[in-house]
Parts: sequence; structure tokens; C-alpha cells
Amino acid sequence: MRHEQDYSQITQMPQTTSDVASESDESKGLSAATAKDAESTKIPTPEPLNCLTGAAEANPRPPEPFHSGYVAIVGLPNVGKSTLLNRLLGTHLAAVAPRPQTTRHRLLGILNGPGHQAVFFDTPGLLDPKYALQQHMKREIDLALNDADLVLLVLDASRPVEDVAFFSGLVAGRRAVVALNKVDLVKEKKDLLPAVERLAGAGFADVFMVSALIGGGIEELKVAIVERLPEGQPFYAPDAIADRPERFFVAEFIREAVFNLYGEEIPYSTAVVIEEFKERPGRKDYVRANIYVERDSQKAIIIGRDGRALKRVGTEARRNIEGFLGRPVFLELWVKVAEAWRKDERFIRENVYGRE
Ligand SMILES: Nc1nc2c(ncn2[C@@H]2O[C@H](COP(=O)(O)OP(=O)(O)OP(=O)(O)O)[C@@H](O)[C@H]2O)c(=O)[nH]1
Ligand SMILES: [Mg+2]
Repeated sequence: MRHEQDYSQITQMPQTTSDVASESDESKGLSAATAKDAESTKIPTPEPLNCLTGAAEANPRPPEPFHSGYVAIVGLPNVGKSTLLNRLLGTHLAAVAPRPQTTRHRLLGILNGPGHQAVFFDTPGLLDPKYALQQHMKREIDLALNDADLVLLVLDASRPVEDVAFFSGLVAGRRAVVALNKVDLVKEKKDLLPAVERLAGAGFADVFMVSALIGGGIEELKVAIVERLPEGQPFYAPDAIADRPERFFVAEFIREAVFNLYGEEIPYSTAVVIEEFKERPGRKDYVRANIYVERDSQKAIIIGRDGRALKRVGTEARRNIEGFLGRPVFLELWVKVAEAWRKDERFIRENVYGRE
């Protein structure tokens, strides 16, 4: 069935439909980046071998080494890790929202280019876990760090850079690059120099000022990352961008819409579970999803008067889902209560970390 498709087998970047692109400036920016990236990832045509004359032997060019490896993107909540992953890949893969703790999973995204394959792991923001869901989130960070050939530490340049010793302990001697993100919010770049010096003093010599949101400094960062990856073979097909099934991303786009449209505790109390995902020849794909909240009062808020609030969730989520899948979708949303699910190990295992 289509919904079990493994994204590593998908051979084309999902296309953003033109009506979707026209609704969002950000997605326009990202689509532009996609086109640019696609151009820069063209594999050079090899020199033709001339067997009759033996000209190939005369070609003195040594083969370029291939760089590949895993890059763990880590940092405090809300610093722009997921936005940066999307920007590096040139596609809207990871959920982004203006509030902390949006990301719950270690999300793999693959950057392919001439002579390199960088496999990024977006991770949840670093925090002191207080309940079962956060313990799982913390574990996702640890797993990403365990596999990392390189750590990409993301810091928010618009806030005081603190906890440098903590980050140094976290990186624990691995190779690391720092992205000082959100520089678009900083008027005087020279004000960042003391922070850069402190980072250097803690072992973070490679600091790049970037804006994941508007796109500054990204090419330089990409080059620095690729240069620091070990020499080796690619881990995934050269046209793969992710390794999760489509239904994972569909659930994430619904959760992202909830994170963007509701305040207070609602986003944190929300889990999204895809109950049905059917491809229907000649018709739109059919998706039925449950939005779980923790209390009846939250259910009423999610639905809103005459179902209007829930309709907005559906509209926003569907726009992103269709942009991602590149095909139209009929989305049916149901709201259910699972009391205090964030502390319920079984619910979390079955529905948050088990079903994708
Ligand atoms: N001005 C500005 N805002 C940014 C930039 N990068 C990210 N943001 C915003 O910061 C907010 C958080 O972005 P995310 O990418 O979700 O941050 P995150 O680090 O993944 O957050 P968690 O998953 O919650 O840990 C969003 O509102 C982004 O639009 C940037 O370069 N400049
Ligand atoms: Mg995130």
C-alpha cells in the first residue's frame, strides 16, 4: 500500500503545487532553494574513455574522495533546528512552530550532492525531562548523538549565549560545528564576537552565522559540514531525502498546524495518529487521523465553535501535506480524549513512537 512507502525509495523531490506556493512566502523561499540545490547537485559527466588510443590512462585527475556521515542537529528548544534542517535540504520536511518543544522525534533528512551525502538528524530541544513523553524526547537526542560523525550545535544569536560548558560536555569530544542562528534579528553583528570567543574557548572553533528563516550563510555552513564528514560510501540512494513513511509526515503536518494555531497547553497535550491512509486511483488520497488531547475541555477548544477551529487545522495541514506528497488529499480529522497521555508510557509507545 502507498502509505507504507519508504521515502528512501522515492526518486523525485516532492513538488510544491503552485497554489500552495502562492499561499506562503516561506514555502516560496524554500522552493527556490530546492531548485538551486537541485542545480548544484548535478553529477559531473565523466570524461569519455578513449579505449583505442588509451587516452584514459593519460588523464591525471585522481578520483575525488566521497564524504558521507551522520550529523546530529542539537540545541535548546526553539532555536531553529528544524527550520535549519528544512533550509539545508531545501524542502519542508520537519515541523516548525514559534513555540518550544515542537520536535518530538529524531528526524532523518538526507542532503545529497556531488561527492557527498550528509545524513542529518533533527532532534527535540534539550531539556530536563519531567514526564514520560519528555524522557522519550531526551532519548531521541541521545540516539542521534550516538550515531553522529559530526554535531551541528544550533544557538539562537538573538539571545545571550549561555551554557557553553554544558554544550561542550554534550558534544563530548566529537567534531562539532556551531550555527549561530537567527542573525537576521541581530542589528550589530559585532555584538556577537564575545559569544564567538567564548565558544572558541570551550572548543567550538567553527562558528557560522546563519539565518535559517531567510537563508543567509547556509551555503558556507553546508560546505563546512561536508568537508568535516569522513570519507566513505553513501548510506542511502543518491535521490533519497528521508527514511520515514509518508504517514509519519502527514501526522507531523497535522501536529504542526495544531502547534501554530492554538496557545497554552493545547499543542503539548496533542498527539496525532493516522488511522487510515488510502491511495484511491483517479481520486484524492484518503487520510483519517485522530487528534488526541488530554481533557474534554481541550477537545472543545480544538474543535471550536461550529467546528471552525478544527477546520482551520485541516486546511493548513492539508496544504502542507499536499505540497509534500505532490498529490491531492481528502483529510478527515477526529478529536479524541486520552487522559494524561503524556505520562502514559503505553499510549506513548503505541501511538507516538510506535506507529510511524
Ligand atoms: N527570525 C528568525 N526566526 C527563526 C530562524 N530560524 C527559526 N526561526 C523561528 O524560530 C521558531 C522555532 O523554530 P523551530 O525550527 O521550530 O525551532 P526548533 O529548534 O526546531 O524548536 P524545537 O523543535 O521546539 O526544539 C519558529 O518560529 C521559526 O520560524 C531565523 O533564522 N530567524
Ligand atoms: Mg524542532
